[in-house]
Amino acid sequence: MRIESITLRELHLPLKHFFETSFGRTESRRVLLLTACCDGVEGWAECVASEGPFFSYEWIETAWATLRDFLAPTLIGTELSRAGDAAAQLARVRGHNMAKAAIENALWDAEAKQKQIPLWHLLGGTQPEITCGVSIGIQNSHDQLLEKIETELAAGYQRIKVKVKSGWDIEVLGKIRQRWTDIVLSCDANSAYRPSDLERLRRFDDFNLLMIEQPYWDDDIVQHAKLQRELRTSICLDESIRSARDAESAIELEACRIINIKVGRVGGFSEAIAVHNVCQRGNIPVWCGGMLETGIGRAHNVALSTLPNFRLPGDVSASQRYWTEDIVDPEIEVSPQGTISVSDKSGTGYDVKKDLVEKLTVRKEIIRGQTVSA
Ligand code: OSB
Ligand code: MG
Repeated sequence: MRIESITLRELHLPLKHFFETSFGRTESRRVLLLTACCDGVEGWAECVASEGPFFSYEWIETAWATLRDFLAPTLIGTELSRAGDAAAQLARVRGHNMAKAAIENALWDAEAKQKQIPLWHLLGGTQPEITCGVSIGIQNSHDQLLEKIETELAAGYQRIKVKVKSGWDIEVLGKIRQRWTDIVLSCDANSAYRPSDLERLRRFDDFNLLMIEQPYWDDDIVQHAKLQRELRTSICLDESIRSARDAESAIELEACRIINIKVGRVGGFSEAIAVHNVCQRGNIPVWCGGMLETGIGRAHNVALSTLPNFRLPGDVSASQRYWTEDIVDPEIEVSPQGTISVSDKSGTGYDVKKDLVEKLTVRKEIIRGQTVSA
């Protein structure tokens, strides 16, 4: 496949309901979409960098600049035999995984369309149906949270994950468990705790949680290993796993028993598959994380979730939980059993609503051949 041009677009989309984690609240998304034009076929992807550098150092402006000035110029005009080969070309840029993933994933999308096969087959997926959970942010009140959980359970979701931080944790988990003794429940701290919180974290063992996600620093595996030895509850790492090598370290040190794979966080589908394979060999189940994506990123998460070691429900949920109108057709829908049946159409099986995308676009830049400066 020859990469002819790359288009970056920024869209503004208000969330139906704010999403709050231990690091802050998001009311509206600035979404970066990338289109790669290859031999006349368009591949689409979403860059999951957020509005600010809080989940990771990347945010929409660093991703845009890195894509425009370094990543896109590296690939434009080159010929690749497969999308997965892009990763090696992009490796000269250090970090900026979310920016890299946007470009690589658009190429996978284009390759699937060119070959007229479903993207999930191209990725090596084996599960035609995936299981879904929801991630529920910190709310204005405990009652508001309980109401949200009730709604999502009624919709059929198979696992409830709630965001926690000091002061929105023990009491909240207690109230949830009092009302629902045996739902599959987990929590996500997004690095809200420190080793000095150990006694508080021990109390999480009272709530029969499937896991506690990312209790400590994003850049630390050793401290998580120490914590895992102290807790009955399984630790799941999200922010700390940026590559297959990180996954190997975490498994070797027994820092977690579960890993969340976000394709953007690890730099694209080829590294996501590598993380998946390392975990499969280490008997560590994985699940697919989410980053408040539109249907474009969401469709890629659906495809990734079909790989065999995705053994736990992911944060891959319906478009209508986030958006008044999603930018793909059909929208991502979840069955009353909390599952998504994956399409057998070529590509993702979800078509981009180009007119709507154009209407929502506030910034656009088309990158054609140029040379990369050292
Ligand atoms: O840690 O999983 C996370 C959203 C933004 C940043 C980080 C996280 C999340 C979520 C949302 O939990 C998952 C979703 O897209 O529904
Ligand atoms: Mg997380």
